[in-house]
Amino acid sequence: MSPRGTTAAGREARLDSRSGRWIGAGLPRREDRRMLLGRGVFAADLSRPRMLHAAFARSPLPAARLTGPDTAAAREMPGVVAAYTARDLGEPYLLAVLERPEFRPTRMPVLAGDEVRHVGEPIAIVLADDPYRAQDAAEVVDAEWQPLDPVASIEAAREESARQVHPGLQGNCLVELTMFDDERLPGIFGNAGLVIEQDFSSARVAALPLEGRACLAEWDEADQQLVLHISTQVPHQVRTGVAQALEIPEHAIRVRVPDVGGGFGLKCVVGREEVAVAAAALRLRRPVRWVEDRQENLTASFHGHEQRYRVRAAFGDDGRLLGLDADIDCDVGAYSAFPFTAAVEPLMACSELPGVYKVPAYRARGRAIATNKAPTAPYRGVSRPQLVAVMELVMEQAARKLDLSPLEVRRRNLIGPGDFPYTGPNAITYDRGSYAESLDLAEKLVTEADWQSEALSLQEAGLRAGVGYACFSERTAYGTPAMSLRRMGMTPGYDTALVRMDPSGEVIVTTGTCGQGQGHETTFAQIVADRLGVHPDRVRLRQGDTDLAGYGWGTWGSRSIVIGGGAARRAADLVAERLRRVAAHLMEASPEDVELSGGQARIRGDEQSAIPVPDLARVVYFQSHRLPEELRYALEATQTFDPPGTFSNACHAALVAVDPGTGQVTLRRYLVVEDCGVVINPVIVEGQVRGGVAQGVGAALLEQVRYDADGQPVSGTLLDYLPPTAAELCPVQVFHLETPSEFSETGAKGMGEGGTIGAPAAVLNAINAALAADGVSFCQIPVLPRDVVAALGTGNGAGSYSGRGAGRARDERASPREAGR
Ligand code: MCN
Repeated sequence: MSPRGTTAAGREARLDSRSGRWIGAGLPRREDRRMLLGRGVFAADLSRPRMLHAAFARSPLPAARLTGPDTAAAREMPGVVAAYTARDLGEPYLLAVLERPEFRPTRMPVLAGDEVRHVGEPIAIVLADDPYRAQDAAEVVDAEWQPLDPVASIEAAREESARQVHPGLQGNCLVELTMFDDERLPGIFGNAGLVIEQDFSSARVAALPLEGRACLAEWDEADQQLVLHISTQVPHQVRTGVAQALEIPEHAIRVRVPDVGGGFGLKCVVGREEVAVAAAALRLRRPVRWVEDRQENLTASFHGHEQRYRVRAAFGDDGRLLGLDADIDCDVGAYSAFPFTAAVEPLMACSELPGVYKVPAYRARGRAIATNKAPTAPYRGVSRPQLVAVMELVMEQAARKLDLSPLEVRRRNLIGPGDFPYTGPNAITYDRGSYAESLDLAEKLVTEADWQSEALSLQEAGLRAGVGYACFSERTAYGTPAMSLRRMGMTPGYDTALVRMDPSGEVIVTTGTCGQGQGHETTFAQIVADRLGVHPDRVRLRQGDTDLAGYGWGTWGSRSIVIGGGAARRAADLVAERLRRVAAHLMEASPEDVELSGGQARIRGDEQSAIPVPDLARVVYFQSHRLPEELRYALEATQTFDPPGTFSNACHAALVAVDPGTGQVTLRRYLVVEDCGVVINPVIVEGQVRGGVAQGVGAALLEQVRYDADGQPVSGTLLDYLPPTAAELCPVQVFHLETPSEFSETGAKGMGEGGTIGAPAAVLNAINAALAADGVSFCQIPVLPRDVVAALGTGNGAGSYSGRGAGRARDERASPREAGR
């Protein structure tokens, strides 16, 4: 492990000075120039002659039987070319499957036929020559509604008398899992010196990419193919989903992905609207475009994150964790999204709850509970923002009860350097990490920067102030060995890369990963450039085309750099080997003596011997007769990589100020010690961390998709939803530790979700530290100003506060240590 503090990375295209390689160099993102000059091409920028615009008629009710719907009036509207209902399209549906007996598969109709299950569910698609005319016509689609009792919350769904959102469910459970049951647990809890009970709840959130969902479908007569240009994270799964729903072979569909303005998990599932657009284009043999508006995005796409935890933790008197027992409910909305299923949140929560801590005995029960709300997708971090917050609250509570420092309790339980490779009670094997070291470094940096003095000055100014920490790991790059444990009908994991050098010596890398702003064009080029000894500008990345790439699993789960990058490195190594052999043949040397660097092949130690790489490429393609048969005709290789998975880790620290008068929480300082193994590009990693922290702070302090008790969404605009702006954030300092992964070709570990995972816990702990002397402790996100005011209003060191839901508890046992903080 080699620590290095990096806060400002170089901006020029220079090799990493430590290693002399492109890996590690802080190259500016290649894609930024295109984006900043407005030259990006997004789905909504695509236009075709004779193109039609799609709009959807949607359910105004959360739950109802449906008769009709009738599109006659819509079809009479000016500019309207066609309108289809479920029946017109042959009632297509998407079906996500988990091969577990506890799972209840449910169909998600592309258009609802006889029942709607959430407000915003599409019931008809209208096609017109103009998007506004299409929308106007969608408004007049008629239907007869027979309202049903809406099931609008986990509590309502679990009531004995509750209506079942789908026939055949019990307790509205789409899946109910008991995992890692350990018969020692009752004894452990019976004899434990301390038992902590910790509740936690998190609100429903929206992924909120800048660009909502969008697509353009067109029929290609020459190729006899439906070409679907779509803003997605998973092109191959879109192809599979559309092929299954429309009952056509996969080769008859080509999915192409233009620039994508963010996904954050929302676009790693297949949407109904896109399937309907594909079906309409197939029928009409005309291009059809659909661009989601913000209201649709907030109310009718996919949400995430609405969870309730009840966790019991047994500790010894020495502050060591002895056992953990968890009960986790996830409100997954009305349907299982394709292909991940509604089980993705409870499965992740149950599997990963122990996190960075050694837990000798563990049991978790997790449920995916259906409600009459929009379905959920694997939002960035998937359950880990919550489970990290829970575990960090548990550590804080245990410290309070045992009158120990919260960081000391963490240290006694962290998986330590001598424990790796560590297999937890959750049957997961963690690769080497720096859990204790990252906490040590974070504490050192906080102490050196004297955050405590700043907190004291804030307190003297009449505010409350506190520092919070969060230690966590981020499991990334799940290959099929890890994913197969989930037993999805479609098991993701591997990815394949083709590396091809053309006759001019330029390199094209094609993968099944599919970035949405992560800077893949830059980092994949860095990996491949090092292997081939060329400048990264000579390497181009092609993603997001199912006709070009072998079957791949797209970009989610922070998988791309380890899996796609690993496959690319393997393939580049084969191309490099061929280049060395070609050069050796031409220079009458041994391939082992040939090195590739600076865009040339040369015999080691002989500066005069250099042949430029493009010259080698030209010989292979244009003068192949000069080479033996096995070196002729092509410079390309295809390789697949399917690792067990990697674990990044990090420690976040936050200093917040709380205004007791307004309840406003202000972020004053934030730092992250990040360990994602070998850093391919520090500028990009730091950008990912900072963006993730912003998202996590949003979840901790502001963001909430709200429904009223009748299942009507009430946060349909950004003013209601309230994402953070720059004004709500503070600079985020990022420091790196590098513990290379032995499960990764490059030593890199994924890290694209970490910022989002750690921030809610760090902010929550900071708020609780700030309010400890008031005897107030929150165990929910978001913590809104009105919550703070309400808690302080009745708190004040006396009485008890019981506010909204199970998410808040007043702690009457604040220790002297905290009172002094
Ligand atoms: N990286 C690196 N060195 C490492 C690890 C990563 O330089 N040791 C770089 C990679 O090369 C890549 C980026 O960091 O350019 C993220 O890599 P990785 O961790 O492999 O994650 P993915 O590329 O697979 O991205 C997925 C992840 C997820 S799951 C969500 S959700 C998310 C995120 O990335 N959505 C995003 N970051 C996002 N960033 C933007 N701008 N938009 C989104 O929608």
